[in-house]
Amino acid sequence: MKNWILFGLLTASTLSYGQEGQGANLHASRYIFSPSGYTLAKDSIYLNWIGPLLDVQFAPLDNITLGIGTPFFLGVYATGGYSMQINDQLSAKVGGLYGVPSVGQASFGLPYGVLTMGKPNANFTVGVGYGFTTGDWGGDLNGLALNMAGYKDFGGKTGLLFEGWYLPEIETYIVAPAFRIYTKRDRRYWNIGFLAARYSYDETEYPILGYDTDWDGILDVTERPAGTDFYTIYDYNNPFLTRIWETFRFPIFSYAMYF
Ligand SMILES: [Ca+2]
Repeated sequence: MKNWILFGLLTASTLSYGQEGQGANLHASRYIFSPSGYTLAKDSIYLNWIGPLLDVQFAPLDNITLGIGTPFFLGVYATGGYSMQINDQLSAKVGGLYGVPSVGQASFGLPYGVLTMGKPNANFTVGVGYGFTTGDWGGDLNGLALNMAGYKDFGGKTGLLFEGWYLPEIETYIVAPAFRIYTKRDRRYWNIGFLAARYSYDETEYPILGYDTDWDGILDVTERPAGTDFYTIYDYNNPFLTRIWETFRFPIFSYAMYF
């Protein structure tokens, strides 16, 4: 709730600005983590720091973006993207991320495609990716990644954005709203918000056969006795799976610096 109050105050404060800026355009190729369909202008280079992720993105050609990054120095990844402007209101990008951890025989990848509607200062993106891992990684990271993101610039060097993810294979929802501020002649971008994730996992449980009240290992009653002076006897031959849901939230911060 506190997050939403803060978010509301930030929103209200941005509405007091009215002037138009060009600053929204330079960093329009990226929300927080998610790419948009917009290209990064040729010869642009920026450093992007998102929590534990640090990467550098570079546009050697008009529609090509290349990058290299590290997740908290635990590995290294390369990114590549190709942007296509379909018409005045529609841009698309196809690309991918591929990386390896610092230690161990493994790799991870995320090929994706995104479609962005609108203009750099007010837009909405839908995307689909496929995450995969090989080697020592947990197999449950493999699967589709559906993505939505949006940005609204308010002028006055501020904007609001959000990005959200849904990973159907592991039934995980992630949403990250953030406030964007840009400074230093529109070459520094700060995204300040929070990230909430809801995820589930299966836990093995056993049916309860009854209760042993005199601690001899033999079941005495099937009704749960009062107090705590009993031992629960489970039916270990008939395990079943229960879906457990968990939610976590934390502040998120990202910073992009153009050279
Ligand atoms: Ca007993």
